[in-house]
Amino acid sequence: MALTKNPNVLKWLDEMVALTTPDKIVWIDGSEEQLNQLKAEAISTGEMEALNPEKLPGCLLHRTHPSDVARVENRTFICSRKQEDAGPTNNWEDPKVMYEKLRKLFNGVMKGRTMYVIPYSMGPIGSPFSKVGVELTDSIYVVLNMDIMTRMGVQAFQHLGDTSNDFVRGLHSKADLDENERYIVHFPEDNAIWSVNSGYGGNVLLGKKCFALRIASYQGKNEGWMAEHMLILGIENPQGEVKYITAAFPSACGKTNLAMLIPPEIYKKKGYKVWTVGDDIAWMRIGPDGRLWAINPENGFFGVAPGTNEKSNPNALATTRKGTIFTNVAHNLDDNTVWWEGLDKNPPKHAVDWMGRPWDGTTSKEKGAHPNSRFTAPAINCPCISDKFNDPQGVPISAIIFGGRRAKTAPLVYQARDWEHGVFVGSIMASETTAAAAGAVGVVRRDPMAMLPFCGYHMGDYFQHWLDMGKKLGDKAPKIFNVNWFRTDDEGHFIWPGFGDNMRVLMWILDRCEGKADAVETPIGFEPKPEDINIEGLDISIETLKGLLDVDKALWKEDADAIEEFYKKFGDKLPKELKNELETLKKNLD
Ligand code: OXD
Ligand code: MN
Repeated sequence: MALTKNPNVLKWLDEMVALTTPDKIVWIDGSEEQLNQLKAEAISTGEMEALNPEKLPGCLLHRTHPSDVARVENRTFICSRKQEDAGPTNNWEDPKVMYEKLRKLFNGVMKGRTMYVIPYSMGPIGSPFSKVGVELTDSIYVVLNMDIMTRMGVQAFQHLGDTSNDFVRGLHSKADLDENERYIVHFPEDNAIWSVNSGYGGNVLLGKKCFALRIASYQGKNEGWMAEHMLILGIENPQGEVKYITAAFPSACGKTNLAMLIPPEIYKKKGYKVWTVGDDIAWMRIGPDGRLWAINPENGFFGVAPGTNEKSNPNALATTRKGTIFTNVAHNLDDNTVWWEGLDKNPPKHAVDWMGRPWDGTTSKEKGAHPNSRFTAPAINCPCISDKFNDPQGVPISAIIFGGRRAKTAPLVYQARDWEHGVFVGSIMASETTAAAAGAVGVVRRDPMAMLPFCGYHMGDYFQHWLDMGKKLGDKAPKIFNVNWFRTDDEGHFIWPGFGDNMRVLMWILDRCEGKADAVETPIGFEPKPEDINIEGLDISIETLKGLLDVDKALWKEDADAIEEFYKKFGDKLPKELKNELETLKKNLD
């Protein structure tokens, strides 16, 4: 029975059913009972495997096709009516042409299958930030993941109401997983996402990257808010006051680790605490007080498993110990649990690898888990989840941090001179590519605000939107910083310890926001005095810290040339403010 009377939903559903011709339609109400039935069905068909009920209660294991293990940026499209609205950094096709192509692929694709109708809310139900999506899919795996990652079920339809047309229409089919016909397509002007021939999370959990970043960034530009690829965390001081920061890093730079940071002993002793609001996406609006407020639109974490361990991220590990779906990790047959590279030093002897082949972790040279294997874990499991996680008003943001993986150029931390300069700092972000996206690993690429793969419109317009938001925020705007945890010495070793010790840098950042810390002006912005970063208890000297803060003018001059080249892409749409900032940088370096 239909779960909504909303005629906009029903009419669209009729069209999609006529196109895909499923044998059966199941409305997902989000009830425990229905979810249990679906889990049982997925287990009975072998789509999922139930894991050890004592050690990993309620956890499931799934493997995707070996050719379907990451987001596919070369098959991801933004189909705005005008090509220039998609911009030079997105794949584009005329929507008419693309719909026609996709209609052929979706034609009768669900014959013999069940269509699941998933209503979901991105953001807490009832929050002014929140938005509703409906995903139609032929995959139980998608339903079960969406249950963890979003507020899924009948409440989402209640939030939408009986007449609103403001919902994102998502259509997904695994089809036959043909990688040559795989498409992840966004139609921002139609509020629509069509995804076909993939079963991998980032391509098929349409609430996440597709809606909460690509479609939402476009909505945010039109409606005056921001959808950003950012974690949100709170730092509580011994007096119990909490200050919030957001941070943008390209994929796999340790966003989840930073979001769930464990304070070093020196801060713990004094009573400091860190609270996680989100690890991947922030939706931000100007609040009634004129400040910038953020929510995490998601309800769970879709984290990279390899490298997650008791030391790197105990909170993430704890989060995955119940009600979690593991994808493409190794299956330990001895006790029916999971394993991945970097979990511990005891790989299982009797195991199955991520491709489903028998695997002996004690002798095999091959990896047991895919480097981009994932956990989908409920946020409420997280030991350090913020008490504001479900707050419909979100949290007020004091600082925005950009960062990337740069071996030599960027110092440990610097502060932008003002908002405009901060937008420049975000626009020149760069990092080495990682396993989260298909393609070469280890190549340096520019990734403005970590949004290059996720901006649903022209990036020149996106920069302008940032500048416009800054004008509206005025002196209530968060302060903007850049960090780089990844400086290396001449042997290629990381100099900064990273992980929990990153809090030492965050503390300088918060002190700056409150006017409590000094800074020195450099050609690229404000830097801490080395003695203002607390290194008590660290095996690092003040000299090393000086090195970490060093600005190598020759390298920066090279970088400025590379930025100039990169900026050419945006043509007339590059805001003049950013051109001016680049000129200022060059002058400062001379
Ligand atoms: C992710 C990403 O979060 O690739 O999966 O950014
Ligand atoms: Mn991400």
